[in-house]
Amino acid sequence: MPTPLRRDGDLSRRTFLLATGGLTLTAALAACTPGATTASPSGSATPAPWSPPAEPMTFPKGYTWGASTSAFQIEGALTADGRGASVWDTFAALPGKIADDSTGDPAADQYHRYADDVALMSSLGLGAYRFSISWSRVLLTGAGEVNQAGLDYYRRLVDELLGAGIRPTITLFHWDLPQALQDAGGWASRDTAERFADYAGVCFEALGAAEADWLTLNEPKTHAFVGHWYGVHAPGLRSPDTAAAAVHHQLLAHGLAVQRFRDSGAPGRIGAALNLIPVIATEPDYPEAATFTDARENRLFLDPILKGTYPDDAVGDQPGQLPADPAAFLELQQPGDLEVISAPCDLLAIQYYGVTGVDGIGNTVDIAPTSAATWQQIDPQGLYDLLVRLKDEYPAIPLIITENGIPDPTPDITVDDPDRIAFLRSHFQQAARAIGDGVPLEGHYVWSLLDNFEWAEGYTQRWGIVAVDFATQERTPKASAGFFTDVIAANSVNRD
Ligand code: GCO
Repeated sequence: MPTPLRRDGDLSRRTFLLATGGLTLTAALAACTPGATTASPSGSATPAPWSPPAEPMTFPKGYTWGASTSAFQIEGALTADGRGASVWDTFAALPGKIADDSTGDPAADQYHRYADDVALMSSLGLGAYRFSISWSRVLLTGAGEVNQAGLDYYRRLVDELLGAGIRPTITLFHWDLPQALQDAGGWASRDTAERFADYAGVCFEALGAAEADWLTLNEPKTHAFVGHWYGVHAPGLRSPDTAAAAVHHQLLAHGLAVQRFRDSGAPGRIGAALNLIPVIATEPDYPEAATFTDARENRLFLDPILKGTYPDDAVGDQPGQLPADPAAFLELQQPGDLEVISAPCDLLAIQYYGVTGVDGIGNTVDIAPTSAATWQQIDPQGLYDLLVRLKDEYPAIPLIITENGIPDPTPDITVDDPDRIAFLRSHFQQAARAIGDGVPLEGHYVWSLLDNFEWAEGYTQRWGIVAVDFATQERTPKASAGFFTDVIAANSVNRD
């Protein structure tokens, strides 16, 4: 009989993705070597004979090369121009919640340094920059009167980007809910979805004239599960039922914002950013827990947005499921909600960090080497498998990869980062391979442009291709930034 899915120590950043960390960095690099053994997302381990060709793999003309960040992780300036508090301000101030007891100040101080940062992006050759808008800069309490000074910051940033020929990719919600809305119930409350649509409308009106890509939500799964079930992220709740409500209400918010976008007549494109993960059954004779985990991690988000249905196996008391009350989850859903949630999008943004194994009773199993973020099991071919799965199992939609990266091995400032170069190279190769096999992939953004505030890890994990000295705010491009610049210039990736 199945046993409960979650181990006591499983309070990791990504729901169940606690890795035991038994593999070495050398092994991690080996996993970046094309031809490493991997497994298909359908659940069975298979050898992967593919290896990259000797000649460079070229990307389609107009392929978008970008880098991503988010407001709370890089802006700093938490009280500038009257900014209101967000759940992350509140959470980070609680003792013991952040690894190094840090806060979002100063982060990378991009609020004051955006013009220099855009110049830096230009020097790297970036075609696009993904950032998020801080809701509580624009609407201090999440609703009501617009804080013009806060909104103007994003106008200036967008203008600077457009002036430099860099396409803005604008995320509306990257986990920093205004604290006032949390106090009123947060994502447990349906009303928050309506407030989000209003906020989105304000942003479309102010910035919608720009040729931009818009992303409604960043990783609704991580925010729902890690923030509302595991209590490791803001708002720090530990209730599977609240997590289920946060799933539905975020998805509803997404759909309502897409409708507002259409109504606004903005010329850009819109979609959601989902973190997806191939789930591999490590005991093929007992695949159910892996199937349930796939439902919880992937289909619970993909199906409603792309097909207008919820999978019937994602929520419940079986190992691998979100252990909320299925009847209560159903009750949240009002007639017409799924139609709203599946409002046609222009693109799907994918965030890919790796794969996971799941055993017969729902435990996470390391099947690939991990990075310094122990939840991250590195498997470049998993990206290919994921992209092909999306093409085969979902209605056709343009895809972009809006996050993909690894942290440096230590918390120290690092500029020589061969692991990141190997990681990026191998993932670019798998992306090119997928395009060659008919996947409509249109762009690839690295996570992240800059070292930044890595949520519960504070400043102890550095994910940037550009190093930041948080004491002086000096920026130093890492070796991987040079590698990326070469890839962008050639619009191709070499075998090695
Ligand atoms: C996420 C977020 C980023 C993280 C990144 C590295 O994917 O969780 O979008 O904010 O910093 O993923 O963990």
